[in-house]
Amino acid sequence: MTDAATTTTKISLNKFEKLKSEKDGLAVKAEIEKFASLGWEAMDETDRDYRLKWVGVFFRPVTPGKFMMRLRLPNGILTSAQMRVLGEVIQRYGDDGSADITTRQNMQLRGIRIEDLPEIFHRFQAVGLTSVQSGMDNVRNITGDAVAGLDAEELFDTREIVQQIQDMITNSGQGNSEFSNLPRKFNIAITGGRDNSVHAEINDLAFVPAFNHNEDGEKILGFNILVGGFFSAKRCDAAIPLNAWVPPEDVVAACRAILEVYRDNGLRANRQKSRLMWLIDEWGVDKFRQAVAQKLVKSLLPAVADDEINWEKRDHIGVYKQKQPGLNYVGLHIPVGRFYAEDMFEIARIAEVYGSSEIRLTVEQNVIIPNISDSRLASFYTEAILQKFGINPSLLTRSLVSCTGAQFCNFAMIETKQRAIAMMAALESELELTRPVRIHWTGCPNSCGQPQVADIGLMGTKARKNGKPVEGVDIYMGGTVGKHASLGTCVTKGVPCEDLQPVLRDLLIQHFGAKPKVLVNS
Ligand code: SRM
Ligand code: SF4
Repeated sequence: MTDAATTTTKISLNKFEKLKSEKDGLAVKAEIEKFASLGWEAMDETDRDYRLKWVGVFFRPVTPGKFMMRLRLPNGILTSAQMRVLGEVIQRYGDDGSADITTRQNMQLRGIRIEDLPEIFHRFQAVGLTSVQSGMDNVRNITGDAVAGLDAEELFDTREIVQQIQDMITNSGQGNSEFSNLPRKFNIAITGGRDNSVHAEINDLAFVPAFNHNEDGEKILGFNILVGGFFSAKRCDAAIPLNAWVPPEDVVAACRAILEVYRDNGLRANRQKSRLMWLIDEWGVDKFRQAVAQKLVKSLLPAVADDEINWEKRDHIGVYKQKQPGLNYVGLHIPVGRFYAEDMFEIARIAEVYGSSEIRLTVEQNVIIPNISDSRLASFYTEAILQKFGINPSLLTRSLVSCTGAQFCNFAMIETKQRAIAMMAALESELELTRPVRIHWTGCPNSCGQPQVADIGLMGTKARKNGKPVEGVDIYMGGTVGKHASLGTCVTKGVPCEDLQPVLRDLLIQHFGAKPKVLVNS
């Protein structure tokens, strides 16, 4: 048990601290066979509903007995063989089986039966996949640039460092009890490109590229550190500067130091006040920085005044030249990130036939196939899967992001994904747009769909119409991304979903240059 877990016994324990102090979440790793033979109904409820999340298995009260599995895909990269295994896992569940690309460049699988877990974990292990520590009070999937190593203009290729951070935190995917009892969830992002592709500002810990000078006056690239960004139902905050700069070789150590300080000092009494920013509030950023610096062997350098984030954010949908001559990466639009087994097999196949078997995911819930040679592009364009997952989607659909919503999530106050797709189609049928508008849907104030980063964010809520409760949304606007990223705020509360289309229509006309389509009678 960690020091932190021991100290929690001295303060009044909330339900989650109590269950963690009774048994570390990672302990369930050794009990998977037992759970599989017991079945979900006979299992200990705390193991089933909470501790299984330490191995990435989520009980879904909306679909009891059909679990969700959340992977870890560092930097959002997987191989075609891994994608095929994920497809095969959900294929056996027929209509219950589906998968989603998440807003953290990751994948979640649906329909999972507890009796299949031993075999699923065995298959994951065989292809180097892990789902460990992907839920509850652990570090979530670590995001990096979706085009790392492909982008001619990138400053730093984030792939290896993201993998190293994940390996440090998870003991190379086997599970690491050093970091399995944080006060709360923890998000890490690292960007080496110029467009802040990872939404650095909404992570508990983010590294953004910045040049410093060494003793000889030579320019060296490293990272300014941002801390404390988060969304919760109670409070949302953009990350603030730690006033620290680290060279690439010290990033992993800096992550470890920050996690240790948070683990051992983060607030654990009130779960609504446990994210890193609450500790920084209580201590002040200087004291927090000092505590981090004390953990490091090298001294922590002050931040550099200007970071290198100076581009607008790209969505990577379409065909783009890579830095490797003659090669291209192609971004496919996956509507609201939803996949089925057959889609996954097709994505795996085209990655093998045209690319290098590599598949990448974006935080906008889309797919990138890298390493397609110029000579193979014409043939690639003829693939039938491009009819479903386009490379030139219409302008509203293109930037659509949605959280899971009521179909599978018991926190949800509204259905999101299918409603979002239908709403974009309806708006596109009545409006001419000249630019993409980033519309994000999220089913409740937990903000998994990041409505605060969107041009228009829609957050599920209970509304009233004619005196009756109905599904509704709070509308957020003003979120900006890329260079001057800033969080949007709520501009209208409680719009009934059934009345939303004309409201969005007006917003698109007033703020985003949309024009009503001129309907010609035939
Ligand atoms: Fe989230 C809880 C889904 C990204 C803030 N999130 C949940 C749960 C686990 C709740 C539950 O048990 O049902 C959702 C699972 C539903 C399901 O069946 O899919 C859930 N969150 C998601 C995903 C799948 C949304 C999506 O459709 O993409 C994303 C998974 C990311 C991943 O791969 O790990 C997801 N969640 C986020 C983000 C966005 C981000 O990380 O950029 C946020 C806001 C940023 C943040 O965390 O600061 C987010 N999720 C939350 C919160 C509020 C946290 C808080 O401090 O209060 C909860 C509730 C909680 O933790 O108590 C939550
Ligand atoms: Fe569920 Fe709410 Fe997160 Fe959507 S925002 S996935 S409804 S917890």
